[in-house]
Amino acid sequence: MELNESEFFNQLLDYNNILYLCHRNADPDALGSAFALKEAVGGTIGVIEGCDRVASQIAGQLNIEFVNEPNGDFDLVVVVDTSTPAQLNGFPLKTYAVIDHHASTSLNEKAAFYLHRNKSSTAEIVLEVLMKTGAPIMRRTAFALISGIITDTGNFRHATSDSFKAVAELLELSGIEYSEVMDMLSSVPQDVSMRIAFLKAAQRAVIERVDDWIIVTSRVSSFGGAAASGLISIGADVVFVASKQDDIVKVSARARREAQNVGVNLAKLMEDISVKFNGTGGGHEGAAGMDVQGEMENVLDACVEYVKSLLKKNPDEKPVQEKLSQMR
Ligand SMILES: [Mn+2]
Repeated sequence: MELNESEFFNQLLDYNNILYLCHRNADPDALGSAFALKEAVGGTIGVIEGCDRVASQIAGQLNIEFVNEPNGDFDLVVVVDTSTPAQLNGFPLKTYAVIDHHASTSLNEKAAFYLHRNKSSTAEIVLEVLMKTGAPIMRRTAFALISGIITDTGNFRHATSDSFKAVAELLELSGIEYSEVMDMLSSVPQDVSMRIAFLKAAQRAVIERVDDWIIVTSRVSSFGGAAASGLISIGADVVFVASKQDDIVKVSARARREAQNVGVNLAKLMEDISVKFNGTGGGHEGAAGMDVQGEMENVLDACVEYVKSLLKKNPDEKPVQEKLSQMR
């Protein structure tokens, strides 16, 4: 059953125990929207395979509580910002509702009720719900929704006039300074030792180019995962950052979405390579890690060779920029 904004809100009020379920690797739009609904109606936020880097940062700074891989009895599951069941990793849905902005809507058919709008973010739809029902919008809610709009519009690159209006409205209602939001969304961490790890990772970077793909390896003594993400944010497509702790070599790997799209699966790579070096590894396609034994250099070489062979298997694939412009 398709509902409008106030009908959707009123339906939610009929349930006692609601789970707001975000798509896997929740982004700020999913997490922010779930948080705003939870604050207004009550319930629990659930995520699958954790949050992405920016959403984790937001959750930390705004103190947003969520449950990873939720299970248990809920009267209603509200699927947030999710267009296909696959993004829920087979989460068993019984009575559920959907609030979403994506074009494909296969989850809506079996939903008890749903609210769908062609907006550039789910956060904008949630804002409409709250405005139309007169629900109070607190500072943290506004912060979370603004973050969702900014990230889902690619820093306003794909924004509509509605996205700007929504952000203007939220700033006005909450008194938040836009620069505060920018600071939080910045890819530069606040922590000094983490920033030093980023800079050292960049200083020690070994760069390899395969066609238009850039593979980077580096070494730090701590914050390997964050440092790997940092190298992605300054231009690498695939990154491996190693640290040595006692006799264990720890490797954190990150890959840009475009590299995943042509077959780079870091979870598989870490599993395969960790076996060769008597260790264990795994994770997700775009972010994974392993603990192994051996020389740091040999381990990193093995990772790079593995990625090169994957990238060479797909010679027809277009490099990043070209692909992006075709998607628009
Ligand atoms: Mn979204």
